[in-house]
Amino acid sequence: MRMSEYFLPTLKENPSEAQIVSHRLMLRAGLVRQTSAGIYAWLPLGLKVLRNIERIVREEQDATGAQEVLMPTIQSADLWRESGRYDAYGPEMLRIRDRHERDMLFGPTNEEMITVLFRDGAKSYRDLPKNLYHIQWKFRDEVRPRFGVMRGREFLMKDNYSFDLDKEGAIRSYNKMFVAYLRTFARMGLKAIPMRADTGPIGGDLSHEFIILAETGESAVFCHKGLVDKDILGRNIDYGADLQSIVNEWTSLYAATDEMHQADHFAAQVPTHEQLSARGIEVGHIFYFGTKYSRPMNAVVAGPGGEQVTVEMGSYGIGVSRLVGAIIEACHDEAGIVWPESVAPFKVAILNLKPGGGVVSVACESLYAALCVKGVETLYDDRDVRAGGKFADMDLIGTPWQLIVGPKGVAAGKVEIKNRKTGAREEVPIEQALTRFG
Ligand code: 5CA
Repeated sequence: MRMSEYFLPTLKENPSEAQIVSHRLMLRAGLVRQTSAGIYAWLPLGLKVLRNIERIVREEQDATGAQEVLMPTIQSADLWRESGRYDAYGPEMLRIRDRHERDMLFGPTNEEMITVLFRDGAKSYRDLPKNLYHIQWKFRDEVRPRFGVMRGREFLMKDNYSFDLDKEGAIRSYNKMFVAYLRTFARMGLKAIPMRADTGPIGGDLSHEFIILAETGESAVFCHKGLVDKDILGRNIDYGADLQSIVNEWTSLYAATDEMHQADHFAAQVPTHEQLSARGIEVGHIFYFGTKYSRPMNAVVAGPGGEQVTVEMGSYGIGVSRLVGAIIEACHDEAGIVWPESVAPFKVAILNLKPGGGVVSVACESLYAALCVKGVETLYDDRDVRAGGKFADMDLIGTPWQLIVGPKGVAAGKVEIKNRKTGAREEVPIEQALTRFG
């Protein structure tokens, strides 16, 4: 992408409405714009990041055997009357009436809808287990939408729902999601810690929130320090095997959110120097709730002996749009965003320090063309702007690698490579710059 052609409205000043760094940087780097309270439009750069996050979520879900579906945003109130949640959900639900005076709503979550889809499509124990997911916009009329996309009213969620014949199967499904979530967040460069959590309006008695530590986090959290650096990506995961031992490894160390925290247990289980009391951002939440929805909604299958079995369910959420803010909270410095490569909107940036058609532009054009051929996502700053402005903009946008191309370097056949994260700079021959990427 050529920056001269890109729709990238960056801001020089800090927007006054933004209280936390990720919100400020998302506005300043031109990722999003607010269109109404808690509702955001995604601009080209922000959308690229959102799509990268979705891709990682999909790959990790698919690896577990979960299958993607797409359910609508608008739901019928009758569905929610069946489960008994229509009245219970309260003012967070956006209720709508259509032209025929039918009660509709903008979905805040999909337990009811998926239970009906499953009920109508599965008849026998042979149809189990199943795990269905979708990535869809949700609406919750939050009292206090704040911190940008972190607590929005409209937000993008990956939610999935597992169906099993018995509790043992349901726990297996829960464990698969537990491990898939560890992998998903680690691939995004995040250290997400699973913590025992309250189940709120979703219900059930087993639940973990996945929390990344950040001073601006909305929840107070308490955990054993040993959880912060545990690694999952180095492990070979077989989703067909029993994952309980991996789950136990993570859950045997104390970790709880504010609502579940028990100060006496914390003190007894964790030596003082290993105790971590911090604030965190909830990026995912998983629930096992048994037959809470399947019983009232009559989601039953025929068991092996012909008997009717009410299916056991769980649901699993990831805040896809929240993650854009959460990643920035975890990955930034004074100059701007420092994207982990896996989610970066562009991997490489080319900064042309002398645009206007001379030898520097010729060198940049050939670098740009070669990177495009290799399929490396490249943002080429070909604008007629002074060098200082280009450096500042590119640091703000946070591309992991910058190729800085100026007259002196080109005369010597060289370009400078800058690593955005470490700030390390290196002069290399132009051909060598190319072999680094792709
Ligand atoms: N049905 C269940 C699991 S699919 C569910 O809705 N869980 S949830 O309420 O915990 O939401 C799942 C995830 O969505 C949360 O972990 C959080 O990351 C994200 N989320 C929830 N509310 C908001 C919001 N107002 N703005 C942005 N993200 C949100």
